[in-house]
Amino acid sequence: MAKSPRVAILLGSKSDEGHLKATTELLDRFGIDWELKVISAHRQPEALHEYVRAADRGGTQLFIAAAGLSAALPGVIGSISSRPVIGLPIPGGALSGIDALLSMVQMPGGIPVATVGVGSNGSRNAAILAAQILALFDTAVAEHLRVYREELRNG
Ligand code: RP5
Repeated sequence: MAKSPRVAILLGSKSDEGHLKATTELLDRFGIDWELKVISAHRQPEALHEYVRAADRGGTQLFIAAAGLSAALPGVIGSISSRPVIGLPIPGGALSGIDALLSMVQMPGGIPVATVGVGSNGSRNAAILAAQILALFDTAVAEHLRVYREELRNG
């Protein structure tokens, strides 16, 4: 069985990709391997199911899902896998990302999406939250986080 990356990043559209720059840079800094795929929840539901099931079986520990507009992607991933799902709402459209934010954070009880903010701060926080979860059982990631926070403290 192919080994999956520790973090799988899924995007609803190729047009979302630029918003993930801070996320992927920070994951690299924290020494966390990741893979990024564009799979739309509403246009490619079968492909999404297949990918998430394979990632689950292959050992992916958490998902970061970025989408705009009504942003079904992270909730659907959460319906397939019981690994944590971090949702990154993408700004844009008539409501500037508020729609995506509410759609992620307001998941009905039972299938949570750990939602970060819209925009570049959310993009950073998605990686930091992922690292904090992985650091519970990974001392190398915990050390990277300690150094990162020390840098924040020192400006
Ligand atoms: C969402 O709709 C995507 O995540 C993207 O943010 C937005 C628009 O995507 P396109 O229809 O332009 O590909 O699914």
